[in-house]
Amino acid sequence: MLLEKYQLESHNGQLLAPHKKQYQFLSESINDADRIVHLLSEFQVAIPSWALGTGGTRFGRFSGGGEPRNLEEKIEDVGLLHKLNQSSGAISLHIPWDIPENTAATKALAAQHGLKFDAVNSNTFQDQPDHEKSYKFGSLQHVDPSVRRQAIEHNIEVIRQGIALGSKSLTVWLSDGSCFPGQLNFRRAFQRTLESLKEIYAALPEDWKMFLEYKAFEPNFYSMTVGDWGQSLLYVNKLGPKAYTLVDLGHHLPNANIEQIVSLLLAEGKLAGFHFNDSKYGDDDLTVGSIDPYQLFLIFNELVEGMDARGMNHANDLGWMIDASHNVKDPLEDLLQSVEAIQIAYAQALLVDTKKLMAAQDSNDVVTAQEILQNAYRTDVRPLVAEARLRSGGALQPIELYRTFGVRQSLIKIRGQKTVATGL
Ligand SMILES: [Mn+2]
Repeated sequence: MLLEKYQLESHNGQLLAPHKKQYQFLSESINDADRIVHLLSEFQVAIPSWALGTGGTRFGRFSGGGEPRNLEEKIEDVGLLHKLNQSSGAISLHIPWDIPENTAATKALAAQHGLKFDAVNSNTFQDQPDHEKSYKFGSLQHVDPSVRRQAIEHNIEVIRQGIALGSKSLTVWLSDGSCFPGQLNFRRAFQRTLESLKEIYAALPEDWKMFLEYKAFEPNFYSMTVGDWGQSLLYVNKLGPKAYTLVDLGHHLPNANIEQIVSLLLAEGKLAGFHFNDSKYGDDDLTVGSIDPYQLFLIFNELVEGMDARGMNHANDLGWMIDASHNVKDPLEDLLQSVEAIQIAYAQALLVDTKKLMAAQDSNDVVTAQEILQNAYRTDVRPLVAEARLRSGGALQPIELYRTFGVRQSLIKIRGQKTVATGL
C-alpha cells in the first residue's frame, strides 16, 4: 500500500486547525456553504487511463519514472488519486491501449479502490499491428467499405468490452478529415461517416449513450469530418436519443465562446459532457485551469444554471472527464491540480446568485450582471473544496501529502525509472 491511513490522518491532523479557521471565515460570508460542500463531495471526475504516464510531443518523449506498466497499475494510480482527493472515483479506458486480460479481476481491482468504469474510448486514429486495413485516409469516412467495416467492428468490440466492465457509454473521436483542398468530397464523407455511426449506434445497449467528440483541426489540417459542435450535433440528431455531443475544451478554434456552445447544447438536451483540459494555442492538453480559469468558471456557470433549469443532477447526468497530457509534470500531481481546478470552478459557479443575475439581465443592467459573476469568481473557495475532501475522508492538501510521503519515489522503486505507459 503506497499510502497508509495513518499517514493521511497525521497529515490532516497537522493542517486541521488553520483549515477550520479558514472554512469558518468563508462559511460566514457566503450562503449555503454546507450545500456547496455536499455537492462538491458528490462530484466525481473520471481519469483517463492515458493520462497516467508522461505524454509525448511531436518531437520527443521523456519518461517521468515509475509510470504504470499495465492496466492494473493504471487502476492503482487512479485509486491513489481517489484516496487523496475522494473526487476521482472513475477511470475511462482506451481500447486497444487497455484491453483487460481478465475482466473479472480488473473489475474486482477497480472495486477494491472504489472506482467505477466511465466511458470507453475507441481508437480508429492509429493503425494497430493486427490490423489488415489502414486508417491513413480516415476510418468511418473512408472511401473503401472494408476499412469502414474494420472501424465499425472495432467500435462494436469496444462496446462489448465496456459492457463487461460495467461502463455505460462509448466515446467516439475521429481523426477523419482531409489535409488538402480537393482531397475529400465533404458531403459524401459526411454521409459515409453517418452510415458507419448508425451501425455502431445500433449496437448500443438500451441504457448506453454514445458521445461524439468534435475537433477543429489536427491531425487533419484542411477539414475535419466531425469538426465542430454544429457538425457533431447534425450527426447525433440524426442518430437518435442515445447520441450526444461531447465537448473537449481544447478542440475549438482560438477564442471560441465555449460557454455559449455548452449552454445551447444543454438546452437542446444534447450535451454529453466534457473532456477537461486547458490551452493557449490549440489542443495543448495543459492542466485544467492553468491558462484560463475564468473561462472554466464561465462554463460551469452555464452548466449549473442550465442543469438546474432542466432539473438535472450535477454529479450524474453529464460525463465529467479529464483529457490531458503531461510532458513536464508528474502526471499524478498534474491530475490532482486538474481535479481541484474543476472543483474550484464548480464551487464558484454554485455561488452565483442566479435570480439576481436574471433580474440584472432582464433590466439590461450590464454592470450588475458582470459584478455578480466576478464576485463569485473572485471568492477564494479553496476552503470549501478542502472541507469536501476532509468530510469524504480525503486529504486536506493532496499534493503536499503526496510529496511528503514520497509517493513517486516509491513508485519508481517498484516500477523502475524507465517505464513507459501505453498511450500517445
Ligand atoms: Mn478528448
